Amino acid sequence: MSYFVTDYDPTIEDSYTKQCVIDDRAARLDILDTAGQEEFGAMREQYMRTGEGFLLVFSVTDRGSFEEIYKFQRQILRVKDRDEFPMILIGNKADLDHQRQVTQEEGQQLARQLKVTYMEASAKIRMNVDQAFHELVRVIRKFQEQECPPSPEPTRKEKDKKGCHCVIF
Ligand SMILES: Nc1nc2c(ncn2[C@@H]2O[C@H](COP(=O)(O)OP(=O)(O)OP(=O)(O)O)[C@@H](O)[C@H]2O)c(=O)[nH]1
Ligand SMILES: [Mg+2]
Repeated sequence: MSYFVTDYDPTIEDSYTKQCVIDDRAARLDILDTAGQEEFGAMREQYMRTGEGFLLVFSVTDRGSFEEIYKFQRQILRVKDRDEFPMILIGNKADLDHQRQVTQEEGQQLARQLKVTYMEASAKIRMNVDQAFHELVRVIRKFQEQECPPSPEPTRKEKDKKGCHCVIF
């Protein structure tokens, strides 16, 4: 999460673990970085089944990646068999403003339609990278507390230990 790779190297599947404190509570993030390219898409339903939250990442310089987001969100909701699920929409490469093919307003508009938060980010200048993960953890926590409201102390501690699993595209 903390270094920027300049070469394009298509992801098949990478995973990372990170411990951090978010809003005064410990979190363990199991992050699965998944393939954008269709030829590596075979495991898609499997990681959609296991993910507890999703960063839907497109590139603001690539209209095609933006147009695919809707389809991914539909597929996640279908696999989860739910009307909503923790997700954040991320417009990456916001540092390349002069190559933009998707405006901030269009990103916002899609986010409203998908009922998720929109953030613009840049892996290159490290803008909103940690913030995106933190925001997703907040959304996951809120969702899980609604699903199964915490009963007093011991259970809540157990829950923190369990950590959460994020999946990014
Ligand atoms: N300027 C700029 N370039 C970026 C940014 N993020 C990624 N890149 C570049 O874009 C290219 C693709 O980045 P990746 O992170 O490999 O893209 P990806 O979406 O993971 O691609 P797949 O693994 O095939 O799904 C690389 O050359 C990166 O250096 C960014 O925020 N700003
Ligand atoms: Mg990748």
